[in-house]
Amino acid sequence: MINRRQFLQITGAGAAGLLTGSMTSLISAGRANAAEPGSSGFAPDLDIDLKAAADTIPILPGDPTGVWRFQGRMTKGDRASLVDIERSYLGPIIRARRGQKVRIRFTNEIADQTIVHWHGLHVPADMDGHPRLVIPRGETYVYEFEVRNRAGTYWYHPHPHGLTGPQVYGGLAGLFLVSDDEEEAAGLPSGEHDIPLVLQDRAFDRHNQLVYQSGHHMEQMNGFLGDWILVNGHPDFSLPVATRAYRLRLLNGSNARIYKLAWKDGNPLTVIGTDGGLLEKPVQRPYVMLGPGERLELWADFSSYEVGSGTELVSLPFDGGMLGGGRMGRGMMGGGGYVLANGAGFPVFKVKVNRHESETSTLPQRLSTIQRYDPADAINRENPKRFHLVMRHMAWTINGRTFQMEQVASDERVALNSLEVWEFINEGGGRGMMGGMDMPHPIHLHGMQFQVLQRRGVSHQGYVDEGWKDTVLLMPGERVRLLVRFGDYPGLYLYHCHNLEHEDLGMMRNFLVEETTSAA
Ligand SMILES: [Cu+2]
Repeated sequence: MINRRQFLQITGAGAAGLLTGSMTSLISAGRANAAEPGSSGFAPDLDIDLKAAADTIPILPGDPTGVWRFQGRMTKGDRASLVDIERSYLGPIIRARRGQKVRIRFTNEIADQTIVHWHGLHVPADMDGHPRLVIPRGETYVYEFEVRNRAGTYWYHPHPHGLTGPQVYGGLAGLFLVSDDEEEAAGLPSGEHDIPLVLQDRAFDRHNQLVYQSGHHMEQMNGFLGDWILVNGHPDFSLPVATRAYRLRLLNGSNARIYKLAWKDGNPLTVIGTDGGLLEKPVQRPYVMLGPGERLELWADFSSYEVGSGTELVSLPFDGGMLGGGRMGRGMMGGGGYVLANGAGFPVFKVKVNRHESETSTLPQRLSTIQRYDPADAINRENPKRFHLVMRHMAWTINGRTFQMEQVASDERVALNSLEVWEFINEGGGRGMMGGMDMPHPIHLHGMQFQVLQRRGVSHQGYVDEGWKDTVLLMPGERVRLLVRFGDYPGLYLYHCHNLEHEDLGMMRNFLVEETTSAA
């Protein structure tokens, strides 16, 4: 199966050649987006040079793997604000405090055009990494923004139209962690006891090189699924811990894989945070469904474990709704199939208790304050904007539409600072010739954190909707209503499916935040 796919040409002509859309590399006369940094009077607390470049790194035993990698360098600010993950292709962890001003000079050194999106951050439209802002190789885009988000686990990744899937897959992703006073007051485990865990899946050829899709339409329609589960870029990941409590920050950085996360020993997950930071109080779940782009923060207390024992975080089996029927993917229409289908069960990482620590921290019952939106304040409470996630003409669409770079439909215009109800509906288009036509879709809104108002059609216990979200998973048959305030910044933003192959195929649209004096 794997030999039907093509190698990801990391050092060659780039990812564009792999895609069916025949998007070509734009190595043309460039343009700079901004005047000389500093000329605007922006005085950054953190000043970072960030580049995307080809590199090689050992992942599996044997040959090193060609990857693309974000590499960063602090030019101003606390050195602890930029932290490399050891021996990983992942980009450096950027750590900022709420209220800090950040400048990031991003230089593209890969063959294809690209741009960086700060997933979950509330930034001005021209700082958000919209695909219209792509830069070719050799160019630099200067980001300048103030960190206005609450403390939380955010991340960054490329966002060029049609190429996000292969670029993220090639290694371009990193965490952006925000801290603030409220989080500090909660007294959660910190330092080495606050552990980020990025979950991704990859496929390798015999020479340890990454393989991506063949460009076959059915593979794109399902989204890429690898048979190796990597944590922070490492296979067979094992987390050494002491007999104490930890804060575990999980990011699903996979292109298309959904995780149904649970402890192998049957203990419930204690959830303390979601996409937009800490919950008001901890909640327990038997398992949590984590779609691509979503984050989950866990309180994990190993104080009752014996040194030498351990546990495992696993992904439980579920109906992953893959096209072509078969859970093992054998029935796919010539597309190759997957060794590890979406919905297959597998271990994610092992926890090994290797030392005793007498520290006993207790789980805070109060984590943060979340100001609830009042649905009565929404300008369209009785008339939600409805977005149907449907397949049309063998393409995934939102209300039958696919992405057009600058296009905005009338129901995609919103007034600055207004609160709206948006409803996403994943009830599919019935049954087609390929069997089930329904698939999960993780929906992401750029620039805004939102609240989940209501869900319908949900037949599992795997969602954590108590906190702020920027990405919301819809399994087949489900619908969700969101309360979104389009605050502070006018301009063009995106909403899209975060299955990156769906996104690259056009399951993405603009929304326009308009300044208007008549806003309610
Ligand atoms: Cu999708």
